[in-house]
Amino acid sequence: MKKILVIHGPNLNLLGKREPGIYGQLTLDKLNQILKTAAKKEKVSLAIRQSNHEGLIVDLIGRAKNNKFSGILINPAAYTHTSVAIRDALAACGLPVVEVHLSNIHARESFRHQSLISPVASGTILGFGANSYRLGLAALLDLITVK
Ligand code: CA2
Repeated sequence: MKKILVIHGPNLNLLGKREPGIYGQLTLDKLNQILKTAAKKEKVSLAIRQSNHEGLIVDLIGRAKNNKFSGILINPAAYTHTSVAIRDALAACGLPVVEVHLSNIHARESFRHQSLISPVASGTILGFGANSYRLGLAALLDLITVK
């Protein structure tokens, strides 16, 4: 069975608990359950990690290929706009990467308009709330499925 690494970046542990007007009412646990159900249907397994620490995220990405993951689904959260380290790790990881965002970062403050991650991702899905993850997972599975 193929394995996908799902990474949630900083503060996404607060999902559903703060700022529901921007990020919705769904908690991270519920979102993860939805992803697990979708993955089960597609007969792939997910390892889901959330971290508030840049270096830890870099390490997860760096080990992903050795750990036999077939692709990475990532919401880098605020690190989207700041982290050269996460971008470099993704560029070097040798796996397909789909970047997702809950909100439409282009419709928000100008400091969110730039993603350092998008140029090294296979593709990006944003602005659909929790559905961005479901759509991102579908896109990633499409990429890694031999047709
Ligand atoms: O829209 C997204 O998914 C973001 O990646 C979310 C990040 C933000 O910095 C990016 O610009 C866009 C923020 C994640 C923090 O999530 C929270 C959830 C609930 C309450 C507070 C923060």
